[in-house]
Amino acid sequence: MTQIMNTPRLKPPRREDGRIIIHFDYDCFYAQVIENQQPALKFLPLGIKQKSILATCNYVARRAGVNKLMGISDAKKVCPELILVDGEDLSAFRDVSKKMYRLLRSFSWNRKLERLGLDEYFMDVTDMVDYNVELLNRNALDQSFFCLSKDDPEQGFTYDASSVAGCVYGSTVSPGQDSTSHTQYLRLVAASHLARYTRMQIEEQGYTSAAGISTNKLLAKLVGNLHKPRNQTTLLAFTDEEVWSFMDTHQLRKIPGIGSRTTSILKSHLLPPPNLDSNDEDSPKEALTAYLVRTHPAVSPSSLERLLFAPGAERGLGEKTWSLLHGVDNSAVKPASDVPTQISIEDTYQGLDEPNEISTQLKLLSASLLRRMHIDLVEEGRWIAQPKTMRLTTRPYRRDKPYNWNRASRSVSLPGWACGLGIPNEDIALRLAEEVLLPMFRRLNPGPRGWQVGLLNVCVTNMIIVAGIGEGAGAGAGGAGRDIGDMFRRQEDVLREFTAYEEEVDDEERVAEDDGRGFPDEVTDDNASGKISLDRKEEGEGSDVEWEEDDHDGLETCTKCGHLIPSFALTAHERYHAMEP
Ligand code: DGT
Ligand code: MG
Repeated sequence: MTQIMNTPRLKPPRREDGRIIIHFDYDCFYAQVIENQQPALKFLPLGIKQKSILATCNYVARRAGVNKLMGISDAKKVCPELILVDGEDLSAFRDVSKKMYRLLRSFSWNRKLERLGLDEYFMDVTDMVDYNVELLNRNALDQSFFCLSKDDPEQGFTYDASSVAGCVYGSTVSPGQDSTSHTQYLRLVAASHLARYTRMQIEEQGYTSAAGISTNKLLAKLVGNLHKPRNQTTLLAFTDEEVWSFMDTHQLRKIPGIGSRTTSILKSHLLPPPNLDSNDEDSPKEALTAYLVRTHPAVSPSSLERLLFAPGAERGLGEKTWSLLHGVDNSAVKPASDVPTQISIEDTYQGLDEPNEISTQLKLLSASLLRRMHIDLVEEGRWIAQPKTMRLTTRPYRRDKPYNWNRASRSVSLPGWACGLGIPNEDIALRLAEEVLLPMFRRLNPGPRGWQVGLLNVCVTNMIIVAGIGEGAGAGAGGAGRDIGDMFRRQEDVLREFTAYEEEVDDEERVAEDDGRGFPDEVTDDNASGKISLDRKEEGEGSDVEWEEDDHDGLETCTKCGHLIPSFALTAHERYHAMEP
């Protein structure tokens, strides 16, 4: 699509291009893990099955017309020779993810390496790139050497700094030897070679990947999607206009950080009402691009703020959306950590109403959660970090309501005995369900019956690093003294826990059941609607991303008035009720 770059109506957000970020995304991740276990499968169409759909499929299958998240029966119709392997047990995927994370971390100088879900990583390579661009002999760019260690000048690789490694989006030539953009060009070129070198190292471990190279997380991720699998793309955009024109081509919903709520509000305000008689899939209803929103006369940061406002919604959403539309994303790549910021597990149901059923499900979830806590947080028989908070989230079952509809949660301190070692996990799980989760459930769902529960999510968070064992980063300040700033950061973390990130998630394909904290693990067919609905999921593999909105993050329902209140303000709110005449 060609677009004319008009002089902007409003002051565009300020673009920072001081950083260089690489985004890595493994190709058909679960399928590659299975292929490495059974190499003969590499050349056959392979699907990884979770309940009745494909969590993913390899590229042999994709070439035969099979897609990620297809129902098994449809996939078999399209490709009868498709081989199916069960992917319900995630341990192998987690193990590989951890191994790959450690490998990538070994390249990083500043340890700014953030994991998203199990197979995506952002790496801030600004320091490595700037160091190496300084070293360049501009008269012999084609014979350059990329130093991978400041201490050992021989550690590194030779490369041709006169051209980008891999694919390019944007201008393919340097913007001129003398311009300041030339240095920026050289930085991106150097980063593209580093990305390629790193990808090759990962390939030596048996895994192919795609990468995107740019100046922030948003742009790196989006540009990396352009050439998959086993490829990489560098965004060469040196002016605001070049960045906007890249962003403009994207559908709103494909932009990380712009969630389903924002998309549907903007669709209903900015697009003509859908023609109900038309079955045309390309009707304008589907086609809200960043360009349309960015250039719409009624759109400004303040109008977006007003439109997107909802009680409890993230403040500054208008400004943030405005920035994302312009390709501006100043969020930092979080420092590497072995400790996830939260661990949670959930299941969806078609309206649980029996106290016994609720109790059984809470026991099952509590047992799974405890297993995960031990896998992720216990090393060599010791806790590397201990969660301090436990949260229960519930939502009633309604087929036609958005995922977050009436979602409510409560948090309590996790009792110390939950982290007991040497006590059978089953006993702790049972006690957690009975003494912690069930009372929380009753507070969230007062009344003897009629809850029609559609979702139960059990989560532990507020990780405290056990001094001298775990690493810092995001998960808490370890043994460091607590100051008020730390307390607020924690509060922010709590409110951010439901942050969502839905890359390439098509509303219609993956259904709004994905709240995006990483990705859902299991899926079921929803026979009645013929759509796929996501079922139980776990997350917490460092997958929190701060650029996503969510509708009711960290909110709890007041049992008196039914209003959603931020968790930290609930006690004050309850006091207010107590003072009422
Ligand atoms: P790609 O990156 O397009 O080559 O393919 P994948 O399979 O790597 O897909 P990606 O990167 O979106 O997700 C990584 C893994 O996470 C994937 O292998 C399976 C799992 N996964 C992602 N999205 C979903 C989902 O919506 N449902 C389920 N059950 N699993 C998912
Ligand atoms: Mg992938």
